[in-house]
Amino acid sequence: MNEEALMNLSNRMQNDFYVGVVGSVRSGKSTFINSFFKLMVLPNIHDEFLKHKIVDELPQSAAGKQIMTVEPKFVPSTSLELDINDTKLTLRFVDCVGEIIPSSEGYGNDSEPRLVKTPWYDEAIPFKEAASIGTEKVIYNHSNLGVYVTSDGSFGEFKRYEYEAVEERLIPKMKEMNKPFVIVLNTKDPKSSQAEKLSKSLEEKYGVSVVCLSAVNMTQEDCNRVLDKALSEFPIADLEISLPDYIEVIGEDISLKKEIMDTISNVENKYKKVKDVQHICEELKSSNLFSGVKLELLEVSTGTASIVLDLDASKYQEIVSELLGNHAESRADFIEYLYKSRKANEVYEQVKTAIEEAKQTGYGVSIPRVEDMKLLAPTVIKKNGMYGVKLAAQAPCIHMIAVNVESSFTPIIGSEEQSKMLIDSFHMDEDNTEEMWNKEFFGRKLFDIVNDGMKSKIYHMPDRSKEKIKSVLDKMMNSNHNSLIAIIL
Ligand SMILES: Nc1nc2c(ncn2[C@@H]2O[C@H](COP(=O)(O)OP(=O)(O)O)[C@@H](O)[C@H]2O)c(=O)[nH]1
Ligand SMILES: [Mg+2]
Repeated sequence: MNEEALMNLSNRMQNDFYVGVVGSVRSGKSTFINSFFKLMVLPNIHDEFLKHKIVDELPQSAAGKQIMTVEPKFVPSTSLELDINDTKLTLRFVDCVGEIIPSSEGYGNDSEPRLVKTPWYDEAIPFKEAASIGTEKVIYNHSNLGVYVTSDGSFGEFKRYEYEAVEERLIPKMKEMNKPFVIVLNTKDPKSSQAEKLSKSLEEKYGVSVVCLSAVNMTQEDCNRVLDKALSEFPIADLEISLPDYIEVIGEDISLKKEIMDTISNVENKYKKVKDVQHICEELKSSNLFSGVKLELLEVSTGTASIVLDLDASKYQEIVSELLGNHAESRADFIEYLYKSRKANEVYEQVKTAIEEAKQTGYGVSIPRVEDMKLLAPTVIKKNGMYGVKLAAQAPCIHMIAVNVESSFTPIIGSEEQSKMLIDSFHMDEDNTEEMWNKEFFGRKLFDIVNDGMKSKIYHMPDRSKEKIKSVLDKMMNSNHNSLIAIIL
């Protein structure tokens, strides 16, 4: 017996195989559960007593328009512990009427509604109410997977439009609940072109997988199709999209990287289910950004997928050109640029952490590198009548302090009204400061004016003060006390 689909799905449901079977009356829910148990569940029960007990608890299918019961029914009444291929799983189905078809009989009239017992309330509640709260309770609280059974009207007393009306009310509700579910279109003849056509149109209408079958003559293959489709309705648990390593190392300030990341996040936001993984690949392909889109792994039992993207040589060139700008016009240009970049990077590596800390906290200190350390000449020391050797080292350690420098500019332009008009002409838009900085006053850009003001403040800091600050820091770093009072004049 092929249990792969059952095991995969059970794994995805953390081995709690709780299925809520909902739909309208007489769509074939009870028949579906009966067939499923006979084909997939009973063969895995080896205790004859238990088998008989479960057979007794299977729901009865009923014909005609007369409704006997609407109360949700747990099948079996207590969850079943199964051991299939050394995997233990707990299984339970709930059979539940979602909504009553108006032309059905036997549920009483509004003035005298028939009362039924439900698992959710101590007291009996009206038939209609039991039916409509059932779907929500069953799907939300009592199952990890929903099966919505509907019919094309090819058997029984009800017409297709009657099932359709119930679908239109219940399926959107189930979608809102955000639990995976699959639609089973129950028909007398699943091979007929009408049934196939209807199944396709339902799939398009609701965006949910549809399996067309005959619940009375269900086969193991039908069961596996339902299980496979149900699995594909689960959310993608982990999607790994990998890019060439040279894309991983650059930031989104490089335009191609931004375009790639936007495309990826777009598809990730658009497609959420396991069945969509193929669509994700197709959409990535159609973006024309990638020379290769390969689905390397799709593990349905865990919802894990991995897609590997590749770019052609022209995209690599595009990135190199953007990084180099006009520094590659001659060999000398290019080598000089690389050389300077290497030198700059050496310095940057030394002070990188200090800069980051200064940006975050206002103060950062670089850790000296081995090559910056100077070993001082060893000296002989005497302590408590004993002699020893003192080995010491020194290293410049760069302190970065973020000091806010303010620079202001006060164009005197005339009347109060003119001043207000000038203010109104500034668009204080944080995302578009470029326009403001480029505004000209007396023939100079605002940026240049403000920048000059800042530079002049920075250059005017007296050397004596700089030396004093340095000497205070020297003392503070090398003393054993980490607090110091300094008065710098
Ligand atoms: N011919 C045919 N009849 C079916 C099929 N599925 C269900 N039925 C019949 O439709 C009626 C209602 O089925 P039932 O499972 O009780 O529907 P429920 O009210 O949704 O539980 C019963 O008489 C079933 O025998 C099917 O695939 N083919
Ligand atoms: Mg039934």
